[in-house]
Amino acid sequence: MTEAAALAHPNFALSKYWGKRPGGGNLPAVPSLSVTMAGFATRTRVCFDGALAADRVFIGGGPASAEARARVVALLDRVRAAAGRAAFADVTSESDFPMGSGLASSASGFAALALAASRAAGLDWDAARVSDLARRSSASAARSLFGGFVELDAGPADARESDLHPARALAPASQLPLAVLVAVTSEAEKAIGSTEGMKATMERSPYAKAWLEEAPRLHARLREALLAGDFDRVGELAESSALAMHATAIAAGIVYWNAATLEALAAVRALRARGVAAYFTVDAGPHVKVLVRPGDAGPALAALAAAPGVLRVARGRVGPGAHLIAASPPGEARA
Ligand code: 2P0
Repeated sequence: MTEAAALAHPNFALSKYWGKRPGGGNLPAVPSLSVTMAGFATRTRVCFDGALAADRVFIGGGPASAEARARVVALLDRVRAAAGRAAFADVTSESDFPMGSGLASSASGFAALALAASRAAGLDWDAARVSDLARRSSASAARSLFGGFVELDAGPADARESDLHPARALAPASQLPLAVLVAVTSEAEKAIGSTEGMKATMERSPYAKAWLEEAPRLHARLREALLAGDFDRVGELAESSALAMHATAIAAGIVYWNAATLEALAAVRALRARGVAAYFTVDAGPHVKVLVRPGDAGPALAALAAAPGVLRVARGRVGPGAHLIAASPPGEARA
């Protein structure tokens, strides 16, 4: 038996990935730039065991759904192929925040799984190699291998399936001091997963072409603003990216927002009207993430918590990349 355990934080994109490059291989059609977010985490333990007759996958204390299990097994199969091993694995994964609701549980989940599985199989891969492995399961997961501000390029047109396409660290957390507030607007799992939502958007949205042209331009401007340390410009461009992504998706009938999402956006605009520099972004779910300077976190949190329909407001901060942790005994990990 060989085992390893890893912890990864979710990340959210300031410049959004939405849409895959045609031709397979789970390569993004547009570049993205994210923030890795401490304050939320997924812990995953992988144990390869020659005595197992099949992979066993437990997520959140219970057996994984058939769909989730298949995605985990596909990653384990890649690891087994690379390591030249055949043993099945026992996988246990726990997140300390709601899963499948647009809080990036697939990003932290596949980042932690990729690191734990590769290490448990004896592969001594660097973060880039592990990031590429995670990216094949969920593109946003590639970014959670790194801390601070992270970039994932669009897939090149001539990419081959075997080419590495990892994310990379762009700047440390100190590049732009910020606090992140997450206005949680629903406890339900989202109805449309990201993979399905972006596929429908690319197939049906009349604005898909405009998005594919505009997203790289927004990305380049946001990257420049970040490297210049311009908080307001980063915030404005992050809002533009989120709004363009959602407008494109909504035109295909893919609506992730609820009434409280709109109330939270209004609360952010009201904060700005009274001089608090707050900016929002929204991912493939109804929650609203708000960027503020650390000194403005108190009033911004109070304003968001008072928005009708906002259930609670969690506070995150820019955090580190995925890392190995001590593996706990099987019984304990599943308790
Ligand atoms: C992002 N999202 O850049 C964008 C913005 C959600 C909205 O990446 O199909 O779970 O597994 O590669 O990475 C969510 O999509 O999709 C996502 P797959 P993923 O963060």
